[in-house]
Amino acid sequence: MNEQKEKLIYVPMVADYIHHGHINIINIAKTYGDVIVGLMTDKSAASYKRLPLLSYDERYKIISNIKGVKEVVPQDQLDFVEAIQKYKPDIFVHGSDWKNGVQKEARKRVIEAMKQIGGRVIEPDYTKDISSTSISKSILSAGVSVDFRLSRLKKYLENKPLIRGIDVHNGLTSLIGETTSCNINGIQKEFDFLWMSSLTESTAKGKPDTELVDITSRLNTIRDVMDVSTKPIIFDADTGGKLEHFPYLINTLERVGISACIIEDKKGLKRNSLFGTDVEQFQEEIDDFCKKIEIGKKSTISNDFMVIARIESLILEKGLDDALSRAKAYIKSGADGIMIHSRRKSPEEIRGFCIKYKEIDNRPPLVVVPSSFNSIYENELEEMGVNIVIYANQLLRSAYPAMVRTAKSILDNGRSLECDADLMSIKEILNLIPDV
Ligand code: SPV
Ligand code: MG
Repeated sequence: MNEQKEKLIYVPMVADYIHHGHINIINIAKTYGDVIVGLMTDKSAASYKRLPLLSYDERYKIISNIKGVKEVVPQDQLDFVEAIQKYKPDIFVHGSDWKNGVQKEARKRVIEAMKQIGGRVIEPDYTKDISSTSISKSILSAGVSVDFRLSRLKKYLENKPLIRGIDVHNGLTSLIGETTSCNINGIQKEFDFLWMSSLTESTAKGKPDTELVDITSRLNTIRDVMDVSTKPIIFDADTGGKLEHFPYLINTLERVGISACIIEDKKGLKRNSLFGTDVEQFQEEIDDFCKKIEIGKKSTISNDFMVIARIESLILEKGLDDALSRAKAYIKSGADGIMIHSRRKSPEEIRGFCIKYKEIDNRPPLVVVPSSFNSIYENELEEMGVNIVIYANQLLRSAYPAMVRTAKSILDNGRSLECDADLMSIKEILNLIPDV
């Protein structure tokens, strides 16, 4: 046997969509020896970019059947140093694209770790005219199936300690929630899910947030949102309506591919929580709300659809103990998640709840909406045990003042020249939504 062939070659990849760039890398790697692919687990991939479309097991099946791949092992960290120390490869292969940009630091650590074990790094040229990002875009532009979208929220929750979502109330805000991203030290951040807020949807329709906008109307908005997005959706179901109607609502939401609904423990005419005790609003009896959760859960068709129970005790000044006993009761009734809300400016009230919530065994995911207590960072919420963060209304609250300013400027000046500097250009608006 050729001595060279006994070498161990480590090739890390996500391989969500196999393209000739992957094959080029594997073909080059195998000329040096036995190829071990370090396949990023769902968790490790989700820690720095969008959760892969294919699961680890599916990707494993594909990669392990590629000619030239001797073994596939889980790469369960973003950093490769531990894998290098574990497998002690003679050669580490990575496409040259990591020399610049976000993976620069990871590359330095790999070169150092390989030096320490007497190995080396080979960086084949990046295959031109192909990128996973552009493939991802074109796959997703065709849309996603009902089941895929519905089940995706649970998958995110399984693979990320904290997920974030943003309010959407029409096609345009959905596009923003779908496509906005940023890169911070190599981590690609984006919104994991879309929040269909009752506040912003009714406000955008010029209506009060009192369950006046009915489900028939909201289904039209759901369609607009789904037409331009692929991300999972959490639906703000207000009180869930009448007990007898709730199963119908759940089945309607499941049929179109919504992943979860949040129902709040209020009764009578629902008012927005951020009014707090400034308006008259009543909390539902614990037993009655538990019954609603039970009936809702019993009526679900999909195992993946989540019924999340929202506690209004802190909003209505009923105190932490009331909130906690409700959390326990709602969990016992089958709630797939608990949302705790607060309208205090300081995050201490929420922190107090989170500390106690962490003591509950087998607790489901915890949801918060930091609209008032907005000084708190996501990493602090994660440490507190929060799993789902909803930015519930900021898109609409930023758009409205800008629109009022523009309208006023036109009246003040008798023309639109003065406001032009604050506007996107005609060309930009024309190209914002490309023709198909
Ligand atoms: C919504 O977005 O409609 C909510 C959250 O229910 S809040 O407005 O804070 O009550
Ligand atoms: Mg609401």
